[in-house]
Amino acid sequence: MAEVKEMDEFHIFSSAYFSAAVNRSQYVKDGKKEIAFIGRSNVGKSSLINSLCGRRKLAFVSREPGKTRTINYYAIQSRRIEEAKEERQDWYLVDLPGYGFAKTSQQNKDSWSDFIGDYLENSKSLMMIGLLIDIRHPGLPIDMKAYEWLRRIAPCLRIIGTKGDKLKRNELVKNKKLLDKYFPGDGPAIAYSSLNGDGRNELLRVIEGKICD
Ligand SMILES: Nc1nc2c(ncn2[C@@H]2O[C@H](COP(=O)(O)OP(=O)(O)OP(=O)(O)O)[C@@H](O)[C@H]2O)c(=O)[nH]1
Ligand SMILES: [Mg+2]
Repeated sequence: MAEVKEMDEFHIFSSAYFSAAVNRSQYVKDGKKEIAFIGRSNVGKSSLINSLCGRRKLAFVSREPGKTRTINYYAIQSRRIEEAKEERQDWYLVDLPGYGFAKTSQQNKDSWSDFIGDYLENSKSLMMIGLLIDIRHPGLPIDMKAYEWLRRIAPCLRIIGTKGDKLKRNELVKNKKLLDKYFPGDGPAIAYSSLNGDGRNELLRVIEGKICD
């Protein structure tokens, strides 16, 4: 079989900040498909969006947890060559606010789940949620809680173990297995590193399956 050229494979060639939503009236409803990322504050959601898009400063990254407070939409254009024909796709990556921010009050926690729950219920074009979990700490109660809730309401759920570069190879393999055990998703967990790009191709293939008809 002929080798597929890199530029023929599904890839993102354009990404731009589109809008932010703080309530239902601001959700984007133009029918374009959405892929959303969720996870504990500081787990690396914004970094993953930057890494996927090959950008350094598209989504705002911070050492301080609780940076992303709104639902942020990024307009994405991707392309691939299928049977010598070019196909292009217009869709959104959605960066959701993190949970478990230590300084957050119970009232904020309730409004967080109401807000995200409302987004999930109202997003008819949402194809998949990527739940990000720090691969160094599989099985934290707060992630378990989010997982159980999302498992019930997400259209399709994939687990992404972040900051893989911080573990040695054998620990990475072991913790990836633990992610699959504690958080069974619609397909195996993906070990990711926004720092060195590990897992990026695997995640792009999964997204391709959701975005392309
Ligand atoms: N080593 C390493 N550090 C990472 C990785 N991904 C994110 N980080 C770091 O983790 C911190 C938080 O990253 P963000 O991408 O802002 O995390 P977030 O989940 O968007 O955080 P909130 O918006 O606060 O919910 C930053 O200091 C990043 O540089 C990774 O894959 N490897
Ligand atoms: Mg963020």
